Amino acid sequence: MPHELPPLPYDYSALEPVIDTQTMKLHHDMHHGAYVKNLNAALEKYPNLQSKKVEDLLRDLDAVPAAIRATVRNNGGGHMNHSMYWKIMKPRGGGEPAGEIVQMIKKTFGNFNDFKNQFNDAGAKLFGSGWVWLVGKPGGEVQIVTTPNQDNPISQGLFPIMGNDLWEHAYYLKYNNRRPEYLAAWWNVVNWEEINKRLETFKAHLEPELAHR
Ligand code: MN3
Repeated sequence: MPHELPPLPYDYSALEPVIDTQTMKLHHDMHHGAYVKNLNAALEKYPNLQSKKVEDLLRDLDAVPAAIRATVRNNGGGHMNHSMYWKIMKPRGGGEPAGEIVQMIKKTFGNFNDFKNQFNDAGAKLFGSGWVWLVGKPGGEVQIVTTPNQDNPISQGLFPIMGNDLWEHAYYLKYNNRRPEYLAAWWNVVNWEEINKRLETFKAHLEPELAHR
């Protein structure tokens, strides 16, 4: 199988009380597990695509055969999105961000609270299922965007620095229909070290490109 479900980097119960154990179990094993299984099934007849990283498939969906394009978009997106999601959370996380991300937030949003409010607001307003993101743009700026379903910003040429899952499966058992409550609580498990690493990756990819302009 070319793609594998990555293990959770902590126990199912580690993000309590922000995210309950049963949600974590179902979300990781069943939902993420199904995205991986469906992605592998779609690639079965296309051995030349099996060695490609999921981000490379999603970066150029037009290069994916039409017969499996929607499946790769949805399930490859689901795989990539959740692989990030588990890592940008951690037990006893949260607090004020540190490191490079602070400068980015200040420059773009003024201060952390305004950033958080705009991110939560965008997440609360997205109709249906999807994700809210802080993305890096080709010019080096950052921006809050939302995507529907399991679309990853990489398909639009944007780099996903951090994102929160707005599907009901991410919060419904504990928060029911109160998505804004989940969005507000989520900041208590955010892993800023990992997000800073992702920001570094964005910048590392960016600088060679900018140097050629
Ligand atoms: Mn999910």
